[in-house]
Amino acid sequence: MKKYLILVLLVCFWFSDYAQTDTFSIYKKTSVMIPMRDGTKLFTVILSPVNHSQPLPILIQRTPYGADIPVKDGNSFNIKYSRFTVLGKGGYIFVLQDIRGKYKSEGVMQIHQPIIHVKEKGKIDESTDTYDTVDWLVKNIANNNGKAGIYGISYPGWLALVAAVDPHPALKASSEQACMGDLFLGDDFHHNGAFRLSYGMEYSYEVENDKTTDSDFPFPQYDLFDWYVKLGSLNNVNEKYLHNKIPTWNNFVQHPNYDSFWQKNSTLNYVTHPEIPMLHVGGYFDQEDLNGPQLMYAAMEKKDTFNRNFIVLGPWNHGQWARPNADSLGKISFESNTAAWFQDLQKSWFDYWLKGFGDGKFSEANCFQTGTNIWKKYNTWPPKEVTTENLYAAKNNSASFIKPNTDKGSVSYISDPNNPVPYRTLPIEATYGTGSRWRQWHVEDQRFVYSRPDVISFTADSLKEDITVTGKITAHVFASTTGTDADFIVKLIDEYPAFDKSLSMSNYQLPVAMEVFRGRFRKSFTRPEPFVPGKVEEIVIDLHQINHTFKKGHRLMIQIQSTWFPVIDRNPQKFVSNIFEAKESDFIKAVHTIYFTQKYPTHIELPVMKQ
Ligand code: PG9
Repeated sequence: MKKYLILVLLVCFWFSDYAQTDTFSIYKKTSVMIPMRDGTKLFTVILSPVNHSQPLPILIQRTPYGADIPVKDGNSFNIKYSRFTVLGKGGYIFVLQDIRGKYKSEGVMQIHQPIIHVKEKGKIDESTDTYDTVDWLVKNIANNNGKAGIYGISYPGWLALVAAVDPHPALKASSEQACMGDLFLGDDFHHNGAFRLSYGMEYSYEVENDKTTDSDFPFPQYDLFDWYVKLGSLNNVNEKYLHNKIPTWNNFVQHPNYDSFWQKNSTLNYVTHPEIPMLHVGGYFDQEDLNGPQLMYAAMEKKDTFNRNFIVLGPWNHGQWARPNADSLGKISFESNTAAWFQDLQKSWFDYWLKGFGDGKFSEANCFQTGTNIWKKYNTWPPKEVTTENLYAAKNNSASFIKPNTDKGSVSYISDPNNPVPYRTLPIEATYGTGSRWRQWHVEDQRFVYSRPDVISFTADSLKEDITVTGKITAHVFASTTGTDADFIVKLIDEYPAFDKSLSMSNYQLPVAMEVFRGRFRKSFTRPEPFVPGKVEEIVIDLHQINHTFKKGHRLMIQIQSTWFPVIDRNPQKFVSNIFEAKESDFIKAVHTIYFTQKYPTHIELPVMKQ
């Protein structure tokens, strides 16, 4: 995220153009160290439009990724072509702050520390730091209107979310964008208990290796697929590379189950209701925090008595809505600049709460529909006007909306942890390394694994008419294994026709939803249980919310596999109490069987929207 922001800022300065200035386009930079209640001082950049006469609101972004910008203190610059261009029109005072323990701020950072001041009076956390910051800003910045808002993407999105817990009275609106919600169940570090190896290792090293900068893990090669295979047991990470120096990695090792550490860490534990207006923003193809905004909107909506909880979902990867253009992702076209659309909405939203502009009539949910490529408005999210239809796996690798009525039907495959299925096409570049395709892997054509013997696909007939699926989709996999542990990855795929109107998209297999589940947690995330070899079990997998039209002529497909490497670590397939401590000999081949019978009907539940 941070590298992208630096690039945008550099572009801003290369192109700065004093000749064509709009009102409020010239901003002056000032830096200050703001004291928190415990005396720790946080580095803060204040960007104020020069010569503004009327009082303006303050818009805050807090970050662990470096708040400073490449302008000398006291100098002015043009915000044209920067991340402030749209919001800055009409004037805002922008504030950027390093959180405690990172970059130029004092103190110690702990990744994603829960908000503790609510239960333990006198404690300090990111919510109290925001409170103290807002307090200082409204009292010390000249010509502010006494109102502040906060927004941010990813970690800064989580910071915006927790800023709104016991907020300062001057904090009037918050927009969390791609916040992490639950780091064991669905965001960043684990999904349904399956550990996100490449991301978890590279990210924790990046943030915790050095306080003053982001560190790239010193890989000895560009394509990391083999490097991660050869890494072997996860014990080797500390033994050979991290030497117990990265606290977050040590937490992964010490907390392999959903114990009180992860439970306390979950945002659901300390964010309850919208205390101030809240705009949740998420992407259907977010490779890091797809779950957070959907989870937090839904949780807060239940207690939204003042109708001030809103959601925007778009066809985006992590943070794509903040870029100058988002008319496509990978090979998938959205046919319009969806980022510009969002940024205008974001501006109207903050302008209403912080400046009193407009009538404040915002739709509850604005959720882009992929396939038709149009923005849709909903009064409730997910909408209620849907009927649930089940797409069943069936014999001969087919899929159908008709439930199987036989008592025989299954397909088996050998899953080998030593020959795992790549989660995206090779090379696997370092997550944020040069040329990395990390940002678009959620829309990658799945034909690259379709013909592997350890990837099973069930494809339906060509659609005779469009089908729109809007809302949460859930997979029910009925499976058995010869081992005692297993992962299941399920994808819902939109297969394009043999001759698509855009020829290069012909037969493209677009995963519109996909997720992994670590089988040991099928009954409880707290108490993992081995499989009994040969016994059929149901694994229920939340594939999250989508809004997608499968067009006439396209085919729906269910794809199932048991490795997704190296984004997900290898399940040894032999049950061990802690996979981080599994020995090489624990990693065994196993035969997994997927059933499609009347009793064990593997299927995906689809909320189908009647048009
Ligand atoms: N998604 C990122 C993150 C947040 C929290 C923990 C780990 C990763 C981020 O880019 O901020």
